[in-house]
Amino acid sequence: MRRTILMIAATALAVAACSGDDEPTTSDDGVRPSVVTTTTPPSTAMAATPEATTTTAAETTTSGAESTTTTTPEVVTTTTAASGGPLVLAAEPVADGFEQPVLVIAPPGDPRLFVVDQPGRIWVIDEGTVLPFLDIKSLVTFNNEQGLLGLAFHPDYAANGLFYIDYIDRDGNTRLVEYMVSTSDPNAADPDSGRELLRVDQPAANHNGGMIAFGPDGYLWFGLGDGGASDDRFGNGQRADTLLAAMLRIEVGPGAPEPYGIPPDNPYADGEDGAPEVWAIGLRNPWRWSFDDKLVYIGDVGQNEIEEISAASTNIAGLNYGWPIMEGRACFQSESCDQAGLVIPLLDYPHSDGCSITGGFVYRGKEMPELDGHYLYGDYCTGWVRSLKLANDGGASAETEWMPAGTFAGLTSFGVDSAGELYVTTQAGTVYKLVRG
Ligand SMILES: [Ca+2]
Repeated sequence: MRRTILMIAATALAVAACSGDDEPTTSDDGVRPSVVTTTTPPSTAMAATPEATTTTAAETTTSGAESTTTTTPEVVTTTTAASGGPLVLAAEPVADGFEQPVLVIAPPGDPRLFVVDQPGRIWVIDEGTVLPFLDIKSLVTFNNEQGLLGLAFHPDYAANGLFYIDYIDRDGNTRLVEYMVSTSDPNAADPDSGRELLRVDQPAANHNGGMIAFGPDGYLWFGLGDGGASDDRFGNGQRADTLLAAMLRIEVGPGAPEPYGIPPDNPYADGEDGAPEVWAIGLRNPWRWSFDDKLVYIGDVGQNEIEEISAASTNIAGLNYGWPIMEGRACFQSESCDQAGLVIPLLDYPHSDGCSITGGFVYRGKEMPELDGHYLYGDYCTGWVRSLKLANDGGASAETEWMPAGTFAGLTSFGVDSAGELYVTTQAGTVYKLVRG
């Protein structure tokens, strides 16, 4: 395991036992403060001690039950003093008071931010105001890893108003649904426009994946976990004929067949040796992943020992990310551990150093050119943020720790705006922008 930069030794956190499969912890679901105005440097303001947890992240999250929160999230005003010298990253609170935000995203070229709140709401931040964009709480099961998990805007959203969400429904199964913006209000979705594209049965409550995004190929990619429990109990990891433990790739939007199309170059497009929707297999729980030009970076949550990041060309069909033959770069559930043909992670890390990877994005913003081309990622349990660059040999280079363990409590996701600047969401309900410290 190459770790050239460990500023915080493995000592950092006493994350006791980060098994993704134990009973999740319950956390506070009380009413949150709705307004936060701070002039304190964010690094201090947010220093929080992560709780020891037996939950894994994307094995995330909290409190089951219905939240009692009735407050409206609000924008946070912060003054950050930038320092000279080498780049230091700071987290600037952007808005607060969400229940459990799990993604920040924006349509191409759109200055607004859209925040996915796991209990079943999408908020839009427009010119300093947080507005309700869509509320589907009545359709969603919110509990730990279940909830509203993904949002993707059609690449031509400005013209067609189409966006896609996926969530765990009231029966505990995954649904992928297309919605459209209101014809009269750009800051509201049309709640009656939902058109279901896909439903996938979930044999257990965890490992739901949930990230969706449009690839450089114009298709909608959808990452699903192995169905849950532990040890790939349902045997989906290496199967191509199930939609679980897989990256799916489908054609949606204007002109696509109903309910969606199968790209002709999908590896099992004809349905003979696998499901037509399947693009890649061998994923355990691809909670957060992203594209950078013609590459896809996948943070795949490990079981009890190892977290991993893989990167692959978006042009290669039928890749196998290895689960459960391997966990990270280690042999897992295979006596021979034949790694031929498997995607080997470009980086992995043991649970002495974290417990659940939160995949992020390659930075392509303008505000911190030093970060250009660096892939930022974090760990849900320990709350650090690191980056790497994909080296020519397919491994990781320029590994850097930007924010130490303890920086975030419950780092549920990264986010990105239309200018390429990056964000972090936390389980406590705050959206931060990563800025020059
Ligand atoms: Ca793997």
